[in-house]
Amino acid sequence: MKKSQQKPSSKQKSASPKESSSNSSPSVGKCPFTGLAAGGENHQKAYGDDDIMTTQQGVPISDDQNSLKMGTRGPSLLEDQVHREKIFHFDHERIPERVVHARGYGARGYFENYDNLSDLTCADHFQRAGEKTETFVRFSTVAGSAGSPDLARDVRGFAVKFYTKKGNWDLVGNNIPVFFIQDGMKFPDLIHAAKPEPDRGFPQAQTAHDNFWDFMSLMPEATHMIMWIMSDRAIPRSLRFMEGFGVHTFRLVNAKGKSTFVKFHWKPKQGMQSVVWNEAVKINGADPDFHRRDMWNSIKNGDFPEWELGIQILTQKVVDKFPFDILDATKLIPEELAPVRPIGRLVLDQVVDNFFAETEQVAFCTQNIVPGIDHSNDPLLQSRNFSYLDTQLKRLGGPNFTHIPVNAPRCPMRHFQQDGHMAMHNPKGRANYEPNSWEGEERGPRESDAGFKSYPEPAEDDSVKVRQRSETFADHYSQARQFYISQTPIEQEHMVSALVFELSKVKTEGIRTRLMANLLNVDRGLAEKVANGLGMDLPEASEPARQPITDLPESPALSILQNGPGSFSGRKVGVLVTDGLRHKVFKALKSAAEKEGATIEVVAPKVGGVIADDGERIVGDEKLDGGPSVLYDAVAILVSEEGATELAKQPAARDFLADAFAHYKFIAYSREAETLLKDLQLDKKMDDGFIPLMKTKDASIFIETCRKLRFWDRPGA
Ligand code: HDD
Repeated sequence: MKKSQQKPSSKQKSASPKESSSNSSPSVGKCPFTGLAAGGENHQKAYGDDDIMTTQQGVPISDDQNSLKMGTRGPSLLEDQVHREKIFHFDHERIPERVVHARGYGARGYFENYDNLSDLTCADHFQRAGEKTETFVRFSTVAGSAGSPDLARDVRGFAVKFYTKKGNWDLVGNNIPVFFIQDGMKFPDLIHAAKPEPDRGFPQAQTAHDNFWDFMSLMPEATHMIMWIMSDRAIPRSLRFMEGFGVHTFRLVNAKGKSTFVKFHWKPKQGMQSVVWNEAVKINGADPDFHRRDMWNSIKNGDFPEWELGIQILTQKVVDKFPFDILDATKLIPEELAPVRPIGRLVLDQVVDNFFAETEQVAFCTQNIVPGIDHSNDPLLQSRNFSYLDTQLKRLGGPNFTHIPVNAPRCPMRHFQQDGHMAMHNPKGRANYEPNSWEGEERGPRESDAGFKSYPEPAEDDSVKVRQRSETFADHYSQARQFYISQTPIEQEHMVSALVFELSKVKTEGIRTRLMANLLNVDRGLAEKVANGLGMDLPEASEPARQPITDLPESPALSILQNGPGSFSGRKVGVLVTDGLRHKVFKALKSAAEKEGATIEVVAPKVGGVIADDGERIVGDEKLDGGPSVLYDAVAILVSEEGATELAKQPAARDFLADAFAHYKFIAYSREAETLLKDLQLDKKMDDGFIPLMKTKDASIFIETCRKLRFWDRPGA
C-alpha cells in the first residue's frame, strides 16, 4: 500500500464542522507577562505557520501516521524523535486530580460592582459603581473522582477568582452555607469517610455507605450539614439554578482601618431549582455530563448564567442577637436576622478555550485576598488557608503555578521570587533581594504603605495555647432543626426519603441507631418518619453537648420551593413527536417557549426527524431513547394517532411519559396522544399538571403554567 493511501485526505479532515468560538474578546484571559491567552491558544500559534503540524521544538512534521521502521514490516527505530516525543508527552498528560472537588466545570465571566462600598471596604473592585472585574468560576462536586456523574447527591463547589487591579481574590465557596466540621483538623477524616472505602474501592461519588454514616453519627457537629445534604440542595437541576455561599465570616476593612464582619452570598438570577432523587439517578445514566453540558450550552446560546453577589453585614446588633458564634462554620446567619444586601452581579459569558488549561489548572486558594478583605478567626478557614497553597504545589508540580495564565493576576506582578520548575517570570535586572541600594531600573520593586495589611485584631486577654473547641460552638442541633422546619412539607418529605435511602445502604445496624439517636435531637417527627421508613425502632436520644434551642423561628429563605423563580426562563421542554403532528401547534409551542426565555428539544423516533401534517420536516434533537424525559423540565406530546399507537409499543416512550408523571412534571398533550396516555392508564390520573395542547393558543397557557416548574400537588407520584 502506498504511503499516501494510509493518510486521511485534507478534505476528510475538514469535514467536521468548526464550532464558532464565543471567546472573541482579545484582552480577556491573558497572562500579563507571557501575553498568552488562558487557553494557551497563542502559544500554539507561536510555532509558526498555522496549518503545519510541528514537533514541540517547532520542527515541521511530514508524517504523523507512521512511526519510523526498518522496512514496512521491520523493527521500529529508536532514533524516531517525532514518535518518541509524541508518546513521551502522552505518557505525561495527567496531573493528580484534586483530592476533593475533582469533578468540576469552569467558565469565564465578569463581576459588575453596583455601588461604591468605601464605607465598608477599601477593596479596589468595590469602589466604583458599574466597574467590571474579570472572573473565572469553577463549579464542582466534592466526593466523586473526575469522571463521576454530575447528579451525585453532594455539595457543589462554587469557587470564584476575581482578577482585581490589586491582585487575585478567590472566594472559594459551596452551594451550602454551612460545613460538616468546625475545625480543619478533621477535614482529612471527613473526606476519607466520604470517599470510596479504602479496602474495596467503592462506592464512587456516594455517601450512602457505612464509613460515611459511621463518621457522621460520631460527629454531632455535622448534623446541621446533614440536613442540607439530605435536602434537594444536594441535587440541583442546573449549576445555574443554585445559590453559592462564602460560608465563613470574613472581614471587610475600609481605608480608615474599620473592620466589618460579613457573609457572602450568590443568588442565581434564574431562581433555585432542584430535581427529585429518582430523576437524579436516571439523569446520571442518561447524561452523566448533565450539568456541564447545560453550562456549556447556555453560554454558547448566549443565555448567560448570572448571580447577584450579596453581603450580610454582621453589625454588633446582629452578633448580639445571634445565639451562636459567628466563627462557627456549622452555623448560618438567617437572612431574617441580617438581610442580604446585593452589591454586584456575576455573569458567565465565555466558555473556556481548553478544559485542561483553565478548568483543570485553575488553582483557588482561600488565602488569596486583597487589601480591604481579611480573614476571620474561623478555625476551618485558617486551616483551609494552609491546605490550598499546599495542594496546588502537588497538583501543578511546582511553586510557579501562578505563571499559568488562568492563575496569573491581570495586574502587574513584581517580586523577587525566582526560579523553580517551569519558571516563566524571573526578576529582571540586577537586584533580586530587598533591601538593596541599586537605583533606577536595577532597583526592582519595593513595599508600599498602600499594600495589604492584616487587620490588627487584638488577642483575647487570657489566651493561652490550647487544643480546645470554644464552648460557643457546642450547640449542634438547633439550626439543624431550624432548617428542617423551614422547609415546605414536600421538601421535608424529600429529606425523609433521602435519609431513609442513605441509611438503608448502611449495613451496620449500630451506625443507623447512633445516627437516629442524634436525629431525635433535631426533630422527633423527622426521626419517627425515618425510623418508620427503615423499619426500625427508635433508640433513646443522644446526650447533646449543649441543650438545643427549640424555638428558633422558621427561616423561609432556606427553602428552595418558597423561593421559586416564578418564570420558566432558562428551562427546557422535551417535545415527543411523531410523523403527522400538527405543525402549527408545534410552532406555537416553540415561540411561546422562546418568548419566555426557555428552549424546546425535539425527541423523535429517529434523529433525522419527522414529517409534520403540512409535509414539512421537523429535525430531531434527540432520538427517543437518547432523550428521556428526565433531561427536561416539562414535556409535550405532539403526535398523530398512528404515531401514538406506535409509541405505546416502545418502552422508551412509555418511560418518557411515566417518568415525567412520576417526577411531577407538567405534561402538555395533543388529543391524538390519548392512546398513549390510556395505554399507561394516565387518562385516569389526569390532574391539573396535564395541559391540553390542541390549538395554538394552548401553547402559551402551557408555558405559563410551567412557571411553577413542577406540579407538586400530584399525589403519590
Ligand atoms: Fe476545600 C478544594 C470549598 C473546606 C481543602 N474546596 C475546594 C474547592 C472548593 C472548596 C469549591 C474546589 C476549588 C476548585 O474548583 O478548584 N472547602 C470548600 C469549602 C469549605 C472547604 C466551602 C468549607 C467551608 N477544604 C476545606 C477544608 C480543607 C479544604 C477544611 C482542608 C483543611 N479544598 C481543600 C483542598 C482543595 C479543596 C485539598 C482540593 C483541590 C484544591 O483545594 O485546589 O486544598
